Amino acid sequence: MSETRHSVCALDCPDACGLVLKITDGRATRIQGTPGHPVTQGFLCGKVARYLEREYSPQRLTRPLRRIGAKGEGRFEPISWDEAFTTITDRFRATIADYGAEAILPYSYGGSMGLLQANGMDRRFFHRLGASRLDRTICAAAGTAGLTATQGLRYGLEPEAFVHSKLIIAWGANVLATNVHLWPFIVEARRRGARFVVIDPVRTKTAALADQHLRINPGSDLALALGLLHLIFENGRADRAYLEAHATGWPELRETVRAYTPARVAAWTGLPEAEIVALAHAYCETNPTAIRLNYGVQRSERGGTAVRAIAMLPVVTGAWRHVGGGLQLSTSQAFHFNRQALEMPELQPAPTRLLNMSELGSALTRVDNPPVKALFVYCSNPAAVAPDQGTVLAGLRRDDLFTVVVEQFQTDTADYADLVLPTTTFLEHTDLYGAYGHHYVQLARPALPPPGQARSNVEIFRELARRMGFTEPAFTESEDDMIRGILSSGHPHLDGITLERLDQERSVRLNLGEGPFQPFKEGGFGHPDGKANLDPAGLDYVPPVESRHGDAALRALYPLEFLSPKNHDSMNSTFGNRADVDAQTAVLHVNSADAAARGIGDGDAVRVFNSRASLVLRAAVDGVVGPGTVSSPSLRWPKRQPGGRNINALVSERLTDIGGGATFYSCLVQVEKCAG
Ligand SMILES: Nc1nc2c(c(=O)[nH]1)N[C@H]1C(S)=C(S)[C@@H](COP(=O)(O)OP(=O)(O)OC[C@H]3O[C@@H](n4cnc5c(=O)[nH]c(N)nc54)[C@H](O)[C@@H]3O)O[C@H]1N2
Ligand SMILES: Nc1nc2c(c(=O)[nH]1)N[C@H]1C(S)=C(S)[C@@H](COP(=O)(O)OP(=O)(O)OC[C@H]3O[C@@H](n4cnc5c(=O)[nH]c(N)nc54)[C@H](O)[C@@H]3O)O[C@H]1N2
Ligand code: SF4
Ligand SMILES: [Mo]
Repeated sequence: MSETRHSVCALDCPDACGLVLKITDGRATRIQGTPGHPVTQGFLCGKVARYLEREYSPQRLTRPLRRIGAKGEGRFEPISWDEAFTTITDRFRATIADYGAEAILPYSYGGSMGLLQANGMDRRFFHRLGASRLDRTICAAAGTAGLTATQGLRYGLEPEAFVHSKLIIAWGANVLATNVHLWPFIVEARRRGARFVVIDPVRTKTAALADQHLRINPGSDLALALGLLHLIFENGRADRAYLEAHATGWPELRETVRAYTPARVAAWTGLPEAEIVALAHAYCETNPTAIRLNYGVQRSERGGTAVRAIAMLPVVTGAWRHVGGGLQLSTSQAFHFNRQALEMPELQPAPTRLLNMSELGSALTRVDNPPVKALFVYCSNPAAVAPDQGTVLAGLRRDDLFTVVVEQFQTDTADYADLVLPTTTFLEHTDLYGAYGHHYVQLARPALPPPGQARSNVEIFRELARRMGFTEPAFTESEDDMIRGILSSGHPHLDGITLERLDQERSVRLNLGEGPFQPFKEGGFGHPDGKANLDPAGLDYVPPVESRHGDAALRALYPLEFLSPKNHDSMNSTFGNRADVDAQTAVLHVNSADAAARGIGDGDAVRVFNSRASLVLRAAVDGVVGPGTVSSPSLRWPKRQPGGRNINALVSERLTDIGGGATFYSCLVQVEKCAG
């Protein structure tokens, strides 16, 4: 007997695909993209096309576990759920009595994009507990701050609109790897005559397929954006009428950017002056122009301000006036979900302290008053993904730290846990989804049974709340009522979108009016005056400390800029249990000049190091990076590597200029050939 069931991909990806499963005798035998979905268009990325391997993996966690070995060693024994819950609540009560509830820190990020599992009962529970709050900065905080500073609202061009563009710039965006459902729209735009330009220090698969690849120096995008703004004003191509009606600060901006001549910008970015001038010319003379800005730019020290400046470009040229003109970093804010009803911050007994997740190492080893005595991890694998891994692991190893990890697999982080709780995948629980790369609200019902005793995050936190004696109705609310709450904001974009309708249709477009969504066609920016903010205060380019134009003493020791962008077949560390991911991420791309200077040949084992750590990778001298840059795809499981480290051991805890984000892509290293 075969039947069809539906779901939604919950991985941390802008595409938020609709899924169709073929179920035969209770077991899923095929997973596909939803054919009629306007963005999914019936296909999946390579990772999720193989998701059933993960779903049915013998490595899935199926029972609660208690640690019996040393922290990090990975020895556990099964226990009952009752014992697990009792251990947690006893330990939480004791911690609260001795140190106060702020000594408890939740840690979660992108394991699931589902609103219920990742931002629902968990948030309510920790708010009511009075735990420290987590500032979730590790991915997008700098870009969010930059985009908000300029636009006031994180609205963006939708994928369907890209077909109308005549110039598409992928700026720090590896579309084929991280946003593959935008690709067909770019292909169609090119068929209709569009040019496709990629700005990226790395020659990615996307860059290799572009009409032009501008191999910019890492972390110098702010200089390029300011240089482009300068040329737009100088060439008289600013849209004066649009600026007068819909922007503030632009006369001051015009003055500030005068200093960013093509010669200076060329020196910082490593791009020839002629290419900078030609890009400005193309951006001014083509209509419409679309920028697909992804998060690559904002993982560097000046990344938040770079996003702020890049977001000024379509305002200054008035690109937003036209169908297919504008910029997409994220479409997420268009959903206007009722986050307050979901997360219930009002349950906090008093406003609690906020700890930055990008500084987890410090939080576990240096924060005092109170120190972090209990860590509760779900939807994240900080031992693999967080910067300054050496300090993170030192913190996780603390004997006096009580750690709980809710996981599907025995990750590195789980190895450091006192208790590991088995949890469901997105195919096994109910959830509601927005997206950060399109405008469809989607609902998923369980398509498959959980393995063994696995429980969803919602169920786990509901039970913990009950056992802590929390009697508020928030903790007994059903999943369906939580969804009704999320949809209850009253915002016009959600008009007529109900749980009942989602149960029928599964995927519903936001109410954005007829035709393509043009968020800023007639202004309507998110600042109180409705205008875009182009005030140049704080916009000057200062190179990152860890960059080729940064701190001279550091550069003398560690002269190469190290990048760790996303691996094509990974989702951060989620598929790190697979041997093929180990192989794909074993590589360090090195430029031929840097390789020759160090006697390194293609395929050689190399040591990549700085003051924080040293790792061995295999050199690929293959034209992927320019001189002075090295790059390795992320992310592997540290415990599967010799030395028990991955590249985040090289990365510092330094934060971005605005937003408090992690600076994964501002990192200086030295590379040498391994002896023997
Ligand atoms: N296959 C795959 N897909 C994913 C993920 C994954 O791990 N693998 N992760 C998901 C997540 S969590 C996210 S946030 C998104 C991120 O999606 P993207 O932002 O597209 O991914 P990144 O690889 O971080 O960065 C994009 C590109 O920016 C480039 N870059 C690095 N530094 C700079 C710079 O200074 N300037 C410029 N111009 N470019 C720079 C990188 O070389 C990379 O090619 O992808 C999601 N999708
Ligand atoms: N060097 C370097 N480091 C990076 C990046 C980089 O580009 N380079 N990218 C950064 C970025 S953009 C991000 S977003 C972070 C990502 O960091 P994380 O959000 O930690 O992402 P993952 O590594 O994918 O780990 C997610 C974990 O959640 C689990 N999970 C999945 N679904 C559920 C669920 O429903 N419940 C529970 N409890 N668990 C679940 C998965 O099994 C997986 O182990 O990494 C950051 N780290
Ligand atoms: S990871 Fe992205 S592209 Fe792949 S199935 Fe999920 S949403 Fe779609
Ligand atoms: Mo991310």
